[in-house]
Amino acid sequence: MNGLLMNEKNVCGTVKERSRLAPQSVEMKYRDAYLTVIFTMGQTKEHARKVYQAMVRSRLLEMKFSSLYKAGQIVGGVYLGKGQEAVSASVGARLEPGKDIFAPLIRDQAGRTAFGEDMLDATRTYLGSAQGPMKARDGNIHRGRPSEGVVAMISHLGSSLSVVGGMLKAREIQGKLAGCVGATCIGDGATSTGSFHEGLNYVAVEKLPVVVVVANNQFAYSTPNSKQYACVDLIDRAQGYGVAGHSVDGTDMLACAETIAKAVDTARAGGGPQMVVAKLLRLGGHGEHDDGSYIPEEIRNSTYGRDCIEVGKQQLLEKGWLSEEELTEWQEAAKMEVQEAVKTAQKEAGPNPYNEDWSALAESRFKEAHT
Ligand SMILES: Cc1ncc(C[n+]2csc(CCOP(=O)(O)OP(=O)(O)O)c2C)c(N)n1
Ligand SMILES: [Mg+2]
Repeated sequence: MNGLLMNEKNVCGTVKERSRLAPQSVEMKYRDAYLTVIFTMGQTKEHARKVYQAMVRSRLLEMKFSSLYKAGQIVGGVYLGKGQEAVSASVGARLEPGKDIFAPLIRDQAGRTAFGEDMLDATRTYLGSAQGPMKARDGNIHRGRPSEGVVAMISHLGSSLSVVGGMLKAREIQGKLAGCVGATCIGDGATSTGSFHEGLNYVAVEKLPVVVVVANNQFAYSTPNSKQYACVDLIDRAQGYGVAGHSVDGTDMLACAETIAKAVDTARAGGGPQMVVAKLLRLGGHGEHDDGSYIPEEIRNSTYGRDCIEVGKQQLLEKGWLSEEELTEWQEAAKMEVQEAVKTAQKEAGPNPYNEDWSALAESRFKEAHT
């Protein structure tokens, strides 16, 4: 059997860890095994290619944002997902646009891209175009399209879990929940908030089809994991809430694609909430203003410092699922798309506060101040 299929370590932790499961979770172990038998794994060629293409497109788009920021053409913060694309894209690629709910965070351009977001949405937002999804009222990454299932990014760490849970509960009440999944991506720091714990408890008690994916990049700003949690591994939190847990190396693209696909498929099939913890490193600072110099060399040089784009490329080439020529075509097409998006957004006007629907107040204040 393909070594990437059915890795025991990816299901509810290791065998050793399973022996520590509470009675409620033992039931979950059998349910997990059962679901694993019935559902095909996400480890297919097409799925992996979809994940990787989104990673490539997202990386090129974000590199452009970084250079625009450094050239002073983007004001405010720029937050990138460099090094976290495999995790993020694996979530977006397994969800179904028009049906599922996705609540991304600051490092989820790859997930957004995989879920179908047009490059123009991000570009217009960063460049302050009034044609952007938030009409330029937001400077960077708090954009969303709720009617299309993309929750506008919430800065308050951990809150997206309750929002996704609430949206799914609303669908349940309306009798529209069948076959839907809601997923959110968060960081290790977010798992320390009260919102996260309340949200996880809520979705577990309500048995909602939620997938929460934690990108454990080992730092929240400059706060290391050692100051974040005292359990052995973040995935240990799952069993305390009666939630199925999966661990994965976040730099291993195929493992991410497989593990996250399984979590999404299991939630969709009625397996209850799933928590995935992907261990990795962000290959940069918290934002482009931060050089990340507090990350020790030994962590940078560990396997978690690998670039998932490079890992994914090797994996696909080795399996014969992608050729060098096709990859070059993908990259060239993405570069053109990025250029077009920037060209378009740069030509578009910024917001006019006196023409907006919230301008009544601004206008009266303006008149007050100038008459
Ligand atoms: C409740 C809350 N507390 C603090 C912050 C400020 N803040 C923004 S990002 C961040 C670090 C987030 O770390 P993590 O969740 O690990 O995500 P990462 O940036 O590492 O991807 C903090 C503390 C916030 N947005 N919300
Ligand atoms: Mg973090």
